[in-house]
Amino acid sequence: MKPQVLVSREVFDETLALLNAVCEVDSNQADTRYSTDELVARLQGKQGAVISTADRIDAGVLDRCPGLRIVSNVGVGYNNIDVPACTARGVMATNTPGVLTDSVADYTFGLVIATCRRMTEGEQHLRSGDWKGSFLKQMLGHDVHGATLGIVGMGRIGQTVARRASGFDMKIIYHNRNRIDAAIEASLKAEYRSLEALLGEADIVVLLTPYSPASHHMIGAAQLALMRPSAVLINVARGGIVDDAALIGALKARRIWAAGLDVYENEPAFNPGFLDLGNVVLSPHLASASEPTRKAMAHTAARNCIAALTGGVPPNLLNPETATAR
Ligand code: 8YV
Repeated sequence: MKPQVLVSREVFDETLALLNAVCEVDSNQADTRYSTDELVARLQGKQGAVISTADRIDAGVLDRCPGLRIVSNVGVGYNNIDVPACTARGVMATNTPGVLTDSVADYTFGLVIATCRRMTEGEQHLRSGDWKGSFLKQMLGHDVHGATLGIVGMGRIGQTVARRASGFDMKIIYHNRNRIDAAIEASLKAEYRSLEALLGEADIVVLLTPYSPASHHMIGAAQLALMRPSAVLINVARGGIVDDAALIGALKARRIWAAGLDVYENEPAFNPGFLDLGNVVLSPHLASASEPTRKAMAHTAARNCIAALTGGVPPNLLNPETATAR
């Protein structure tokens, strides 16, 4: 009998074809968001779950789905999965690193430029019908080229953003839990700073660190107060890393100049205070959303799931203990 797999959200036909070749697939092609109870109900009798980063898999869910052997996230960030709880129950957990790095780095730069050069504000002005022609002091922004870029989280995506930044002649400073290899630092021309020093020095602060209890509200009122009044904050990492209420306060009071955001606390019910502000560029969690990248993410998740259910070791296994325990 083929292994049974739930795909919790809509995926591409090619992704389904990959899975259907080996598994019996129940896919939520209607793309409705399951509540926890609905997710648990659909997971009954399933050995595999291909899930979205919006689905929470914790000890409670795992205990109600005793047949589950693999939880395969369509996404690189996996703060929606309690990995130790999976490990304790012998359930494999996987994510999709690598395939989205370049697209997220591209998008990060898009947000940097849009925010510094007030692109969405300009578009709104034009669409409103208020544009009276071009004049010298109209909607003045900040230059991206030559600015000091502070990257918080120097993993794959952070390093790729740093490579993009060198094309803009930017000075690159970074903060990371662990200082990166000296040779990589040198090749990126990136200088290490404490978080506090980075916040005080950077013209543009880009957050690319994973979310965990340790990074919860890593940027709150105290950290925003360290930033320059002319500085820009960009978050493409995860909601919860920034205290959104504190950020709204800082933007309103012009304690920092502007922000560009792709992620929010409590997505998709983000803080409506952002909507009253002109100095913030908002996008709905789109950083990885190019067609080739989203396909690569879905296919990678499918392959991780198939490997686990056919006796292999998934390429992106987050808890290798579960493979050795088999
Ligand atoms: C999404 C992301 O998961 O990979 C991640 O961690 O946050 C995104 O790429 C995306 O929302 C997929 O649905």
